[in-house]
This record gives sequence, C-alpha cells and structure tokens, in this order.
Amino acid sequence: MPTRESQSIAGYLDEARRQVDDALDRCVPPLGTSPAIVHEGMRYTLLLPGKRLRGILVLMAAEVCRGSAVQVMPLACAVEMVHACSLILDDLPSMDNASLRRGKPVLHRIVGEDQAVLAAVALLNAAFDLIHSAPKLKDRQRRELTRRMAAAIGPGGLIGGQAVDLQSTGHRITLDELEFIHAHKTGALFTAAAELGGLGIGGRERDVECLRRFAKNLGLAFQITDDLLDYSAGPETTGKDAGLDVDKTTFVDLCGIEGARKLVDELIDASLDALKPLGRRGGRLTGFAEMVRLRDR
Ligand code: GRG
Repeated sequence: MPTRESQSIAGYLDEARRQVDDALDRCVPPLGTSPAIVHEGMRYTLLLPGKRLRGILVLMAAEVCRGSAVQVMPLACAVEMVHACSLILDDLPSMDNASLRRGKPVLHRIVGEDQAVLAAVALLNAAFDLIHSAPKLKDRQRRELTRRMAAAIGPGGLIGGQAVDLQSTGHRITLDELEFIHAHKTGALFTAAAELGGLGIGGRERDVECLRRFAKNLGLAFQITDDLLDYSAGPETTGKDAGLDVDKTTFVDLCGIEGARKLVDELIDASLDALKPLGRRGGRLTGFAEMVRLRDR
C-alpha cells in the first residue's frame, strides 16, 4: 500500500526527473556534432529513460541544506553521467555481457565495443568538467567535490565493488562479501550524490554527515530491492535482461525473499534515523526512502 509520504513524493520525483532530463540533454553536444560517433555514444545511454534517482538526490540534498536545486543542477548531471558511464562499462561483454539497458539494446550493440568504451570514458571526463565549471563554487569547495567524486568512483568505490563482484562471479560468497560489493558498486554513488548536493551548496558539515548516513543506507537498500525485482519482475518492468545474475550470489539467494525484505526494512529504517537531526527539513527525503522501500520498478 502506498504511504502518504510515497504518494506526495511521486509528483515531486516526476517533475525533478523532467528537470534533470532537460539539463542532461543540454550537457552533451547535439547529435551530428563532430566527432559524431563519440557524441552519439555519450547521448545514447545517458538520455534513455532512467529514474534519475542519484541526480534527484543531489537536488534534494541541496534543498535540505537550504540551498537551491537549480544551483546544483550541474552537479546532479555530473552524478548521472558517472552513473551512465558505469552502466555502459558494466554491460560490456567482458563484464556482465548484457543486451538490454533502460529497455533498449545496450550501447556496445549499437556502436561496437570500442566506441562504447570511449563514450563511457568521455562521460566520466565530462562529469569532472561539470564539477570544475559549476557556477558559484569557491575553489576549496570545487576541490572537495572533485575529491569526493574521485573517491566514490575509485578502488574504494564503484571500481572496487565491481572488481570484487567480477572476481566473485561463479563463486558462493558470504553476506558480508555481498554487502561489500554493493555498498561500493551502488552505495558509493548514492553517498557521493548526497555529499555533492550538500557540500555544493555550502551546507553545514553536521547536516552533510546526516545526508551521508542517509544515502549510504538507502543505496544498499536500493540494491537489495533491485535483487528482489530481478527475482520477481521481467525485462518489461526492469528494462534489463532477465537471468543475468545466474552466476552471481544475490541477497535473495543468501537471505530468501522474506529475509531480503527484512534487510530492506532495516536499512530504510536506518536511513530514516539518520534524518532525525534534520527535523522537518528531512521530510521529502523520508518520502524518497519510503518510495525505495515500496518500489515495484
Ligand atoms: C569508471 C564510473 C566507473 C565505473 C567502473 C563498471 C563499474 C566500475 C561499476 C558498475 C556499477 C554498477 C553498474 C552498479 C549497478 C548499480 C545499479 C543498481 C544500477 C541500476 O540503477 P537504477 O535502477 O538505473 O537507478 P536507472 O536506469 O533507473 O538509472
């Protein structure tokens, strides 16, 4: 049953997604601009319909810190570009060998593997350029945002999670190992999104710390709901191939459906707990977390 929080957040998310989509469209040169193959590759996965949750989290974090969403829109786009880069790489034949992403063929099936790798790297590069050129930031803030984004992507973040995930494919792993993989593969970018939104607006360190704890728990909860959806929903709902996880250990494998749902509840409760010091300012994030708890796509 949708709760009051999840109902009232739905309209906000639709509007925020439209704004992020529009901003992303303006961030990458139009089709046909030379070198066309690079720009085509950059635009393809980036602009296919995604939920934009990480970009929206940047906007919400800025609002919690009493700043404007418009000001941090370039940072939201940077986070979505890093996410799109990670999806392109994750889908490659040498990694998950996927065929569907966001309901369409994966990028390497459109432009070839060589061009897909270049497009992914170009998106990563463009993300850092956006942080570098975002308006109204002091040099100190710019350095800090760059550092946090680099840390989220690196061996202590997405790359580390992905490396261990690839190494573990075909092996049975423990719950701690699985949590490590997804806290890094998925949680690190959620956390960076919250940090970029808060710090990009000059938020107070103690508020940003609440946002960090919120996002860390929410990111892992999101990944477990992803596992649950992979188990219960088909490609028409997820936009991804069914059954790609057969060689991988999932939360559902280790905990069962009920156990995985219980873990989601615990993590969402922990994320809500992190918001308490923010008082009423955390209201919209509460709705966001409840939406993740109940999500069916
Ligand atoms: C250099 C950025 C970079 C990464 C290299 C390939 C890699 C390391 C990491 C893979 C990270 C990855 C793809 C994690 C999966 C995260 C996840 C749950 C994706 C699906 O997110 P949704 O449902 O997707 O929010 P949409 O399409 O809605 O954006």
